[in-house]
Amino acid sequence: INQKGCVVWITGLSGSGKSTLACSLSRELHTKGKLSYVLDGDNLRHGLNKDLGFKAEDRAENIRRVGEVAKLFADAGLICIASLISPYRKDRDACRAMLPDKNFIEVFMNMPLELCEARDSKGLYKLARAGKINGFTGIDDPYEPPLSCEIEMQQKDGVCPTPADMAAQVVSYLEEKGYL
Ligand code: GGZ
Repeated sequence: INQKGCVVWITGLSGSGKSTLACSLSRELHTKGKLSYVLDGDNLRHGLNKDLGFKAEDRAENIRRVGEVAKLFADAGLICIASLISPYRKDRDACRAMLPDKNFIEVFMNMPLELCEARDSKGLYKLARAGKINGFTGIDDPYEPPLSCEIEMQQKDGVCPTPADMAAQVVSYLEEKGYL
């Protein structure tokens, strides 16, 4: 085995495509014969983090735990893909600080709220707008965009890149930096 581990940390609003990118990237890495593992915020909240809610301290603890686990995977030589809203800059930066230099690759899903809300695959935005969920990120809870991230995903001429395009963008970055 000759693989340098790292953490690909995907941040962005609910519905911005984090989990879809994580899944697409993981498949792409698999076809290249590279080991990866996806840590998804929503999934981990059913197990490891089931004691946590959505107030700022709970989100901070959620992100801290996932950061620690991601670090273990990266230490083991895997490409660990973490997909969490991770709305607070200081929480993401704390995860970055846990890892040796450059081994934290922050991917910002910079999609407009209107797009995420229009997708509303789980109907959560609708509930948030109706006041049935409080503290929903982007509606009545903050999202702090990265000031400097390694990779940014954006619409071009009003068109969203496909998951495959986005995965390819991350793969090129990983190749360029010697992780693949
Ligand atoms: C944001 C919420 C909330 C609130 C439930 N705010 O799109 P989803 O549904 O499937 O993924 C979201 C998930 C967010 O979990 P994370 O662990 O990624 O969040 S954080 O990094 O902020 O700790 C969303 C659902 O949980 N969800 N209530 N109030 N998202």
